[in-house]
Amino acid sequence: AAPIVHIAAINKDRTIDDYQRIYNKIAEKIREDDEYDGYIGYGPVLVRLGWHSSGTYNKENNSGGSYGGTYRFKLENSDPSNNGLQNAAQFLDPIYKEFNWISHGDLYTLGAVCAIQEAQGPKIKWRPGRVDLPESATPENGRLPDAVNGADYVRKFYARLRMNDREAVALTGAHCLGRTHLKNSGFDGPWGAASSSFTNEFFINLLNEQWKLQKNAAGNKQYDSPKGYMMLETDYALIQDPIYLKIVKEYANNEASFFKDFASSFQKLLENGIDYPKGAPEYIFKTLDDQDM
Ligand code: HIF
Repeated sequence: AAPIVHIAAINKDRTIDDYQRIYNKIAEKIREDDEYDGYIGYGPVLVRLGWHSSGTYNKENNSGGSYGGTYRFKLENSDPSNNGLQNAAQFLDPIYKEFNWISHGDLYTLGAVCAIQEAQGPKIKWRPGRVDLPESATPENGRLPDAVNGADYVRKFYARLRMNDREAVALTGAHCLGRTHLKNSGFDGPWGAASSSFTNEFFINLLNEQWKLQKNAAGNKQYDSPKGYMMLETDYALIQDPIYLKIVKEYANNEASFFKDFASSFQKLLENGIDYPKGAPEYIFKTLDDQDM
């Protein structure tokens, strides 16, 4: 079958200012609703929504991905892999109502970019142009990753998303944000101390903590450290595989290198499968801090 084509629809009446306005609304609401999830706030769950709405991509036929905004359909949002993301979707509801000219795919991905930047992460280039597709475009369940796996699985999973080893390791640094929740995924605990700032702490902890593979209260295996941090088996795989390990060490020692690689890999993750016309605008949003807000 011919590959599916997703052409970015650029609305010439909209400028970066229109999208910066939405960015600012999301950023202000992250600040205001700060009590969510034991004062971690909504940033991490917004990042997870942006990535899960993109992570259904399959390079074999160009299906899935962020373009169609199909997370909004029951088939996709009820995938057990998406447990907990209804909190992010509800967070974005009033913003969608106010700016209903934006597509769902653009909103989900803009939410993730905003959350990373507001958590002091790198600036991530972002492009509009996703178009709401009908329910029939919703990918089947089961395309999102299963954390109970090793390096071979991780490598194969990220290859489906057109990611090489460096990109895979860089992306995984996003697990500095937020935590796992027994009631969502059957895993328990945060990856580190700074669950709402974007840093290279994930790599430092992966190398330096004393990890022990244990069964949690739900009976699932995870690596736990004496400080109360955790790693999924797919996270821990990054120090078991020699190629991944070298890159983990680099990012643990060089946060700037991590930030640079993360920014390009995350943009790629959010744009997989989309054809942008030549000269399509690429936006870099200002944080609230940049704007003295
Ligand atoms: Fe996650 N991830 N992720 N992840 N993830 C969880 C939570 C977050 C995987 C599993 C889990 C990425 C890749 C993978 C975030 C961001 C990214 C949870 C816990 C699991 C199980 C969910 C819960 O219980 O609430 C696996 C198997 C991945 C591929 C191998 C990305 C790179 C790291 C692509 C990525 O950006 C974020 C942020 C969270 C925290 C959510 C929260 O609510 O705090």
